[in-house]
Amino acid sequence: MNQKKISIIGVPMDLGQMRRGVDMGPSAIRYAGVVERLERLNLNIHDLGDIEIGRPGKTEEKSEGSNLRYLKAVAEGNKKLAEVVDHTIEGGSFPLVLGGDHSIAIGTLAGVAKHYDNLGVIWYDAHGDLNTVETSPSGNIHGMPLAVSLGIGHEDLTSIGGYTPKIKPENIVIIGARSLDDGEKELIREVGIKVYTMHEIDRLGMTKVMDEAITYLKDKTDGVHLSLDLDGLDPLDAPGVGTPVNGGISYRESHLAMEMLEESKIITSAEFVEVNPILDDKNKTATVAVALMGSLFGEKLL
Ligand code: EXY
Ligand code: MN
Ligand code: MN
Ligand code: MN
Repeated sequence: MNQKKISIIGVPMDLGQMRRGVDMGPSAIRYAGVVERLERLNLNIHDLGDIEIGRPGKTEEKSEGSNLRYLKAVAEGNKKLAEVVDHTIEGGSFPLVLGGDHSIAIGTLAGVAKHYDNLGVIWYDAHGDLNTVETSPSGNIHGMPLAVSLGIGHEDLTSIGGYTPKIKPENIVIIGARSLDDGEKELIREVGIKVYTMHEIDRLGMTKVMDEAITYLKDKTDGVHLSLDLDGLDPLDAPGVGTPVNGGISYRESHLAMEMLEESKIITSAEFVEVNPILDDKNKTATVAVALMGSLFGEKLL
């Protein structure tokens, strides 16, 4: 039998934001049983372990000529991740990346996008992650990976993988947004990114939102990456995240979204990010992440 191969890649990155502890996300997700859960679906799972992330001291926080925090170490870690993701796809395996903060999407997308002419992206997140050096209110790189992947941002980040841009604005769908900075709103309008904020999710319902998102991406893309930030969910369901925002997507709506993606067969790579076990309630958020992965890979209730 030709079993689907999935490679798990842990990225203990916490340098893209200020709350320590998110580097333990991959361990928390493994502890919550990701391998066992997916093996039950008769998938061929390889856990490749963790990418090595540097541990720079406070003095290395700001590099010369940039207000971005830990730019060098974030770029280095993402370069390594891009290589591993690239080789995973070359080897015929589906990359399932476990974060770590959302800055790791820079490396994941650098490794994925070269394999597609028209990669689609579903960005499941409370935030737009579309800040640039100029618009960022924080200097935190986890607020920038979607802009970087569009080719907008610091060159040390946009150049990762040796090509830029990785993705096109018309191939992106953001789902769950409810905390967008002014500069991000401007960029969304300027380049034309499709966004389903919480308003549209409330108004249309998740079924219609996912139907529309899938239809929007299906014909014009040759692969779709799911970048799922656990803070897209409501903090009541996923409390272990560094930048929680009230009024988010529910646990059940998220399962429905994953189930619809599974039925659509459009997803070709995925990452689950921002799980911070130190801020969590008895590993609840990692457990939610694993349950959502179950639905994404075909687990059924009956
Ligand atoms: N927009 C804010 C910033 O750029 O600092 C907050 C970003 C949070 C990003 C989180 C992970 O999705
Ligand atoms: Mn290669
Ligand atoms: Mn994010
Ligand atoms: Mn977020």
